[in-house]
Amino acid sequence: MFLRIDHVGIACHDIEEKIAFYESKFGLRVVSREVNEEQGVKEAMLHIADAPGGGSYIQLLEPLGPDTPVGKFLAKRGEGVHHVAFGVPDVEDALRTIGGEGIRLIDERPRHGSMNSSIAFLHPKDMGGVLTELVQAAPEES
Ligand code: CMX
Ligand code: CO
Repeated sequence: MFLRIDHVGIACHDIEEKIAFYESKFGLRVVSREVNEEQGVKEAMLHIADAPGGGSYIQLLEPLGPDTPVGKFLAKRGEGVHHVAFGVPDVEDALRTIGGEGIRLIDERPRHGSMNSSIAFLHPKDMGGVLTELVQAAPEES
């Protein structure tokens, strides 16, 4: 079901500072920046490699406010790994299968993710404490 690790989401207070860090220390390249109002975050995708069904990335996340998922996470746990995202061929199929296994879905239906992907979250309480995201890459990634 999982094609690859699409991205690891990292919560931070200052996205520009973290972008500069990854660029200067590791030579990573930002391929997309976005403000996602629905998710309450400012996001940047740093390309790592091409992988089956899409790329693999580091996703930096800065909250748009304290009362957002990432804002609450930062207040509680501080900066660090926020979620792991797996690439799937079809996110609706994957949700049906995973929901059928009794794992709690945060999103019953896919929503908009970075770079025109379709995404959905699984509840960390049913995933060994790991907030897990499913990603179906856009047909033609830009
Ligand atoms: N990883 C692991 N556990 C997490 C977590 C995370 N990122 N965020 C919250 N939790 C845990 C909390 O520690 C808490 O556990 P306890 O009850 O044991 O203390 C529990 O989940 C509830 O946390 P909360 O702070 O009360 O937050 P909410 O219940 O309001 O929401 C969650 C938690 C996961 C449902 C919510 O953050 C969510 O819907 N996340 C998905 C959307 C998201 O994170 N979007 C931003 C990223 C966008 C992108 O990738 O593009
Ligand atoms: Co993500």
